[in-house]
Amino acid sequence: MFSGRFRHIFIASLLLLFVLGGVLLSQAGLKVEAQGKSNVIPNNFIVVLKDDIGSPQDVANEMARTHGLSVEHVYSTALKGFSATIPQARLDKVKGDSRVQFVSEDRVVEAFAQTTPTGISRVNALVNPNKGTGIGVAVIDTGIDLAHPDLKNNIVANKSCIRGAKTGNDDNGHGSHVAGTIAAVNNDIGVVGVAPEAKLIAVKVLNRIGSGTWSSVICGVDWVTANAATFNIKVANMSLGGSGSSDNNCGNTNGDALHKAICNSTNAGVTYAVAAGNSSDDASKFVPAAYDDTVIAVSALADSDGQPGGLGPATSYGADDTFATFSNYGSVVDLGAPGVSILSTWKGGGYNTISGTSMASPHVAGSAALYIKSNPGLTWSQIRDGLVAAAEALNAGHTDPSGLHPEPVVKADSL
Ligand SMILES: [Ca+2]
Ligand SMILES: [Ca+2]
Ligand SMILES: [Ca+2]
Repeated sequence: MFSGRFRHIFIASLLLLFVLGGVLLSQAGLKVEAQGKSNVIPNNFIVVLKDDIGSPQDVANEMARTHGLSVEHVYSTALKGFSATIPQARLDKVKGDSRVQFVSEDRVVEAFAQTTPTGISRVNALVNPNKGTGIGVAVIDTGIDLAHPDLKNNIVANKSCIRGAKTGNDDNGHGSHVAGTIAAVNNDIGVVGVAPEAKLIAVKVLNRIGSGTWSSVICGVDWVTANAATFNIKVANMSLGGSGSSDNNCGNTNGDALHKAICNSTNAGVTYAVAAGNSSDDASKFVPAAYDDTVIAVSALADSDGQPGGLGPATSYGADDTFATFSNYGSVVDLGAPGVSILSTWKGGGYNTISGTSMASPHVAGSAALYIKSNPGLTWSQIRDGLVAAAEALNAGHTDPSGLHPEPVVKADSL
């Protein structure tokens, strides 16, 4: 079926919904609360002394005796002063002291909390004590931001199949987003993945605009297969695709090299999770999703609240806990997973919220890592069947008004 020309492939995502309000992310690791009165700590103050005060410690001691203050910290370099609990009745006297420049209210500052993306909540990953520790997951995509503070500790190898790109570093963002859903680190920043202790392998097969060729994708599949033992690669995610079809014979009947490469990689012990595609069409017209004999194909669920039951607000792509209107469908689809307004990591140490079956597939890839961790030695089809058996059945937390999506929605809590 390959006619000799390169087939261009697309990233199966909708780069539509960029992160705007709601979640504020910063590299500093600290978030100073807004200046609302609710963040003020009652009776706690920072007393700033005039710059010519010689010994803030002496002043603090003297004022503590005089006014009944309880001094905590004394400052002498960045500013002259001290923090203290000050009785309300004494506050005006402290403020009026000739040595005092001004008095600040003390306020709450907190470590910038890691946000749990709704998709991670929806698949119930965090309650599972299994974190996929040490299972290698290859992200065959635009690369991964190798220096991302929420990813780098999990990245164990990288490879570029793109001319002009020396490493598997991500110059697009898409692959970093996929990687974060699989295995963003469970720390105090950013987001967390389905399998936060799995290991990531960055395989760059798409260029900076998210475009590639089958030949570059096969380069990635080939490298993953050759290095599977070295990096314990048990899972690969391919949130990409193009038009095509399957002979369900590993491409040997219709001469499909990509299909053959993936079958051989699967036989070498790598389980492939792939995006079904975003064309509101039958996924059997798109590869690799159509390869029913060798991949797990994933459709996109619209979930707005991280919970089952359809109680969240409607999304741009359908009601809460229904399948996204853009999602491909059909008999080759094996599982659904969250794929609308998914928050994850991005290039340049950033974060982004985007939609697509590209975002759904890594929820399944991460879940496969968990399942393989607790059930080593299974074949890819046993892994698929195990994920399907543990998944949420139709009408058991989601509905399908379209009638196109009988597939269950992945659940990670019991894997
Ligand atoms: Ca994190
Ligand atoms: Ca929901
Ligand atoms: Ca399938």
